[in-house]
Amino acid sequence: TKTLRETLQDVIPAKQEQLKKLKTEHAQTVVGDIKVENIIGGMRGLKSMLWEASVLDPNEGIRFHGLTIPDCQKVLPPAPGGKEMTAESMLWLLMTGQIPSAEQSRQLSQELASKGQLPAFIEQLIDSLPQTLHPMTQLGIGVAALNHDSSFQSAYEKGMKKSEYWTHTYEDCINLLARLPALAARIYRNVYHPGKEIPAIDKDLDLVGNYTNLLGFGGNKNLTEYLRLYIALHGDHEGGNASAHTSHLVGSTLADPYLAYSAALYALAGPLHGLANQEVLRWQQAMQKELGDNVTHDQIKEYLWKTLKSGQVVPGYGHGVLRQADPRFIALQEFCESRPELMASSTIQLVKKTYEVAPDVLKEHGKTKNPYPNVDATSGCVLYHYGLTEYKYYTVIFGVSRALGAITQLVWSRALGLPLERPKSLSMDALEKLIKSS
Ligand code: FCX
Repeated sequence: TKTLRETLQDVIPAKQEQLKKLKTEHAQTVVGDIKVENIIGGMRGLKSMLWEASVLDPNEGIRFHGLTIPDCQKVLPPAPGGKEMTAESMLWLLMTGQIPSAEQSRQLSQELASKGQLPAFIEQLIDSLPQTLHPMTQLGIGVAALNHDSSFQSAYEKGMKKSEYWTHTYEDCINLLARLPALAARIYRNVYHPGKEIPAIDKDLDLVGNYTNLLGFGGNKNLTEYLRLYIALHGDHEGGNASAHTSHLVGSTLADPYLAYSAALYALAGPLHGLANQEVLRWQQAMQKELGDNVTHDQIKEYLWKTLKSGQVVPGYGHGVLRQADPRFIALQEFCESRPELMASSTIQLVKKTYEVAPDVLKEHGKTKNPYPNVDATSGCVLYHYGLTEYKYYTVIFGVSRALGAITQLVWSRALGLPLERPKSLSMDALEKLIKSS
């Protein structure tokens, strides 16, 4: 059986050919207009970047190489003894467009486990950070510092050929992914449970199995399965979202994957993006505290209006591209509904009830283009129920996951020889001049 690297090597030439054809035969084909609203509106809707692994349809949601989330749940191999697809099988699909066998997925788990140990200086660096520093800030610092051992950087200094870029990028990307669980878990332990011994990486476990173990939740099978689903689902959401796009932009300068992904993490750390999952829990708990248990739909409506009237956004609702309920949200809801212990949780019940009234309130409010829930509306509440209660940590888990998509594109960008990203900007005066002359 072929390894991930060998499979990737096999599929690269066809994609290189595809790009060459697009360049030679269709370079001048128009795919859309650029309007003033795109320029002043955060480039919403502009089809302007290449991203291979997934495409987001506003109504259907995400597809990974054409596969929907339920498709992936059917065909991607789970971990031994588990039901949910693993991070490894999702990575395989994202990178190659192919479905790995259970054996291939397991071999990749072993490879990642064998590379997962943090260098001693990284452990010391993370241990030296103040406990009060936000876990996301710590994660970005750790990921950037891992570039100490970047294969891409050292090969670039020696003058490697362009055709070798992707192989060194791949090596860095796999090492980065392998080390993320130990890094992310060390941050959790230092911030929330200092002094407890962290177990060693287990060569027989998948990436998420190891991650839960290192976090100190080794015996918690429910949390491990949930995290497998969570991490596979959050892995990629096409290229224009702020974290993926940041990784792509920084990577396009030929900064190594550690630097590119560190930058991406700081985009993920914003409340309009990945931090929303911590915000949802905070908001739902404040609602629960104020309204008590057995909340009615009318009470939730009132609370929603209070949030909106105070000028805040309703966290977990709305999206830059999606115009329907996020299928990632639906997959997580289905996970909840299949488990009586989750359905008995008052927080999960509150999420469900909120979902039953929030779209109508947001429609009546009339601002958001998408009044439906996104994945963050439920993700943190399940973590809370399974004992991972420290919500400032939640975006770190998202950060472990989003690496799957970001590293995939970094490898493909180098394999395809994509150029430095450099859009043209305009001042308002320049824009007005252009409008007058058009
Ligand atoms: N609550 C209240 N107002 C909202 C809203 C919400 N959930 N979503 C959008 N709006 C408002 C916007 O703030 C904007 O107001 P303005 O005109 O005064 O600036 C208006 O509606 C139009 O915004 P819209 O075009 O619909 O949305 P954007 O593409 O600008 O923004 C996000 C998309 C996701 C940032 C926005 O919906 C939001 O702030 N949601 C809450 C935070 C959140 O859940 N983020 C996670 C998103 C995602 F899943 C992820 O990246 O992880």
